[in-house]
Amino acid sequence: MAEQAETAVGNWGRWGPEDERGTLNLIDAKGVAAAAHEVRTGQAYALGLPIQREGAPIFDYRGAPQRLTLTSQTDNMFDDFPGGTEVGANEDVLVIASHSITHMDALCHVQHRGKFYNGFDASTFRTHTGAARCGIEKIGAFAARAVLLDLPRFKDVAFLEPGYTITRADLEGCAAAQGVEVRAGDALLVRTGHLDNFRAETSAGREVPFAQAGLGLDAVSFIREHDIAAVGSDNSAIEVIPFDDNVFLSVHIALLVELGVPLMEHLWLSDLAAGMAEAGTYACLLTVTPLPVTGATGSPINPVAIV
Ligand code: UVW
Repeated sequence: MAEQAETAVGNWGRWGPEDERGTLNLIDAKGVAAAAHEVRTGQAYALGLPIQREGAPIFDYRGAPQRLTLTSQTDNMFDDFPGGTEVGANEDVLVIASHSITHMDALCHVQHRGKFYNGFDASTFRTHTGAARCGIEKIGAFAARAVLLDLPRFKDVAFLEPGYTITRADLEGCAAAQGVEVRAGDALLVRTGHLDNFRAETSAGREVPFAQAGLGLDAVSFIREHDIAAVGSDNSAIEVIPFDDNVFLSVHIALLVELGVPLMEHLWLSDLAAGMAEAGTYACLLTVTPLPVTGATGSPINPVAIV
């Protein structure tokens, strides 16, 4: 049995004491079928960034992803097989931090005061075995109606200023200006323009500021009241950096731990935003499949949005 908190916290207990999927429970088959009706042009947008060393937005301690060659045709290691001298086989080994590049945070990624989402004890995460509770494999694959809120376009800027705190009023104003309804069970995609600025600054050889625009605690009420199933953004941590309220990962605590909302970070949203503006819609069908790594705190993802 999950250890429950003595006092009600966010969505703890809402889907039962053993639940490890949080707000993804808000997505049902009927909702996915309805989401398919949002597709207008049939254009698919992959939201994952290239997995490569160069130009990757990473925190230093995670290191850049590495593609290492395991075998190449020059090794001649298959020569003994029938016809092997005429065939070459190339294979890679991938080395990547689970929270590197475009990725999803599992509900065990962050604990607060010794508890994960739904009151599971933080001690259920062990060094070698990883997460016994709320690991990324519990997420599974999902599809949902997704709404993109393109804040730079709404505010008529190329990107939000580093450190800008996105408020509930920003999200409401942007949704109203775009004429899109946000519904229960939706995935919410918030574009800040951070990655566009990151690309421009790094390709010009300039330092990218540590500060990033992102959601503040005030925006969490929008996500809670709309019963959003998952949140994604084009920045590193969904939330504003420096952290709101001057508390480390304050929005992660509110969304991952208290509400059980899985997060998707470093999504490439700019092509999707342009395509949606052209198609005249800000709702689409989104599919997401984290790698089912047992006990992992997160996984690289390459979500597909179909407009
Ligand atoms: C942190 O912000 C620590 O992790 P992530 O970017 O994976 O949410």
